[in-house]
Amino acid sequence: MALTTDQKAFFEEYGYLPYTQVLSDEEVEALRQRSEDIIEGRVDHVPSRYIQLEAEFREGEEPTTPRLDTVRKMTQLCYFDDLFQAAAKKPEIVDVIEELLGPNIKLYTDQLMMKPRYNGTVTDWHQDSPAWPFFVPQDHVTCWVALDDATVENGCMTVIPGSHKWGPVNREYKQRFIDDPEIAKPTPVELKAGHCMFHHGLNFHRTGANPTPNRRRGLALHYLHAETKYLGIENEEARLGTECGMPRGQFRFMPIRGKEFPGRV
Ligand SMILES: O=C(O)CCC(=O)C(=O)O
Repeated sequence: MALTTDQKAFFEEYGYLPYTQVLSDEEVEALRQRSEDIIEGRVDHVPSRYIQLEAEFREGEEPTTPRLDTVRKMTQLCYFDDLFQAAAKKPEIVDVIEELLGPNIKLYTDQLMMKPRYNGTVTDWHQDSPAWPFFVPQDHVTCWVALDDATVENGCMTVIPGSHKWGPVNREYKQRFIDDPEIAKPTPVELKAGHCMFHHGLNFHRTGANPTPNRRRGLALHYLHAETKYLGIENEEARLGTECGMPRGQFRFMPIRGKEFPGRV
């Protein structure tokens, strides 16, 4: 068992779980180096549309800021890059996901949140699953792995414990929900590099800005169970499937462990 009874009960009660070290120092360093190689163009295996700049750098003017300090996030790295894929498949992570989601697991997507030094902006309060309404049922679990020490000062994850129990909250009413004194007990989760936390797809979370001189990179790995229906599979086949070199009709999200099911993700 990857989780103790207390850890499992904590996740069920609060919708998140600060966990232990899942990547060695060497693995963390290799992922940091690879992310820099991708951003600085020393390798070109990740399509550029999966690299998103911070808003203030999106205008296309000649940048005076080093490129590494302008990138907000990169997505789908696990589909294109061997090191990031190996991280998503690490038993230290997947054993926990299996306990939380069951034996048949797929990876939907990943986001390497770069939170660049000085320029890293807020990721506002949100729940992950309702942002992806094309999945039914709405069961996701995210593993968020720190690639630098994540602190309150540089924009670590902050969660609202127990918020997952209230179900999906419409965007229009989000702020009222967050401000409700019965609900809102925002709790920062500081993590050392290589350590991770897990959160439920309905848990409200945010990360702050990073005004510090140090980067705060974090890899969010979004898992779902393989029985999930994906109501937008044709779009993904046309997009990610083609980019990954999959013949039409054959694209499925990344198998991580257990069985696959016809007509499901
Ligand atoms: O790392 C961040 O800044 C935000 C991550 C996040 O929102 C997530 O993992 O769902």
